[in-house]
Amino acid sequence: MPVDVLIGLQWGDEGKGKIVDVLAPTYDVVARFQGGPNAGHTLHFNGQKHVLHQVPSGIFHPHILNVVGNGVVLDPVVFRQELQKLTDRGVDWAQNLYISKKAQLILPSHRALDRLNEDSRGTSKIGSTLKGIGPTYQDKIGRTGLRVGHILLPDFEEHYQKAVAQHAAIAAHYNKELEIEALEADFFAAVAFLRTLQLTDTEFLLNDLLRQGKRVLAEGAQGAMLDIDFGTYPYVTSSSTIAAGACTGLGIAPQHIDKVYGITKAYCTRVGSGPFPTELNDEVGEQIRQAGREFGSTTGRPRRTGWIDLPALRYAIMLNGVTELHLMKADVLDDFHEIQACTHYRLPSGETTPHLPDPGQLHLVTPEYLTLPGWATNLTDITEATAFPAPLQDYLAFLEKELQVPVRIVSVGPDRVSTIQIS
Ligand code: 2SA
Ligand code: MG
Repeated sequence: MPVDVLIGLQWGDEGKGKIVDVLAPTYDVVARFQGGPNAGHTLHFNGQKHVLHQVPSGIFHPHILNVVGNGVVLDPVVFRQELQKLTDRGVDWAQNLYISKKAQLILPSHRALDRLNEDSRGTSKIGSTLKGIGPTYQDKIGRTGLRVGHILLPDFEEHYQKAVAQHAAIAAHYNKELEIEALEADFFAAVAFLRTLQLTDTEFLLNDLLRQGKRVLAEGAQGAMLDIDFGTYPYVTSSSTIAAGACTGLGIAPQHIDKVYGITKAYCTRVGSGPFPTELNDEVGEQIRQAGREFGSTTGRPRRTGWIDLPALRYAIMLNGVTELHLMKADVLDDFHEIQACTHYRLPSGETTPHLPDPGQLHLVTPEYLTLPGWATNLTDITEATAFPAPLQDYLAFLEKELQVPVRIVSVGPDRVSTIQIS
């Protein structure tokens, strides 16, 4: 039975959490395969807003097993707070949540190093979420990281002290101290809590479930343009955010993968530094930010906003093997009489191209736009695709022609119910 993968095609915040929540009833398992508390997946239903960071977005469905895979970096303190919040809201997650013993642990010293790294970059800051993501993946690749499984060892505290000593040596290079003493009691309390959860080798669990014919949805975090290899390096996150990351981040072989859902907004946003060709530093950009409530769900930072970028989407679709597109936040453009889509880039040589050059060169391109009629209608109450206004139908046909992938879902409002499936 298949694994379907759900991926953000832009710079994150495409609305992945909402779609996982909508699709969840047709799956048995939802699994996170990369990232950690840098993610902010927002779900709206029954008049409530829920923001998830490390807990998979299937947690509100009692029949779904939620798996935090080996590719994830897990902050026990944030995780405990998140689960406490779910308990307070009456969500019974205890039996439905499994955590890989191979997931990496984020320590308070990783968070401290994230900040020191950023401070040392002067004007070329990554704009990280300061959650310790980069330093934790550094330790993983450097083979010095602590895994969730380490907390079950009798000498865990020694492993911890050794890691902190290494981190203190790095901090000393910056002539700084880690200053984590005040955070350690909380950390160890969260570790004790983590020990009481279902910690296992989730690659066996997932492959057993697949053998039993269960359906798995792999939930991506961040987006393809933030991928460690293919994103706008070095302004990227530290994990494989593309569909292939689901294999290494869960221990699932490639032949299990069936559908790849590519999630994009009807426009584009980015939070943090780095190139963003279609960025609007004007009142149109501000209008989109306000209408779309474009503020980081983890850090509250205002997101940069701009028009949809088709060369970047073509690249992301290629890398991920996207089989269907989900167009999010279409309603945010309700007030526009005209909308723009970047179809090509003009390169420094003067040539134009529909394709993305090396993402490292993205700061040198100038977007070329096509202006399309807006729908200038309130979409939020629409319940089926046949009721879409003609300019929206034309816009969807335009995207399908340009991107060569069918659009299967259009989101017309934040609520679970404002999700229109196109058959
Ligand atoms: P990090 O913290 O090392 O992963 O940061 C590296 C870059 O990756 C970006 N990044 C994100 N971009 C968009 N959304 C993310 N999640 C949160 C959200 C972010 C927030 O859902 O809103 O609340 O600010 C996310 N996580 C990482 C980050 O901005 C850096 O550019
Ligand atoms: Mg987000």
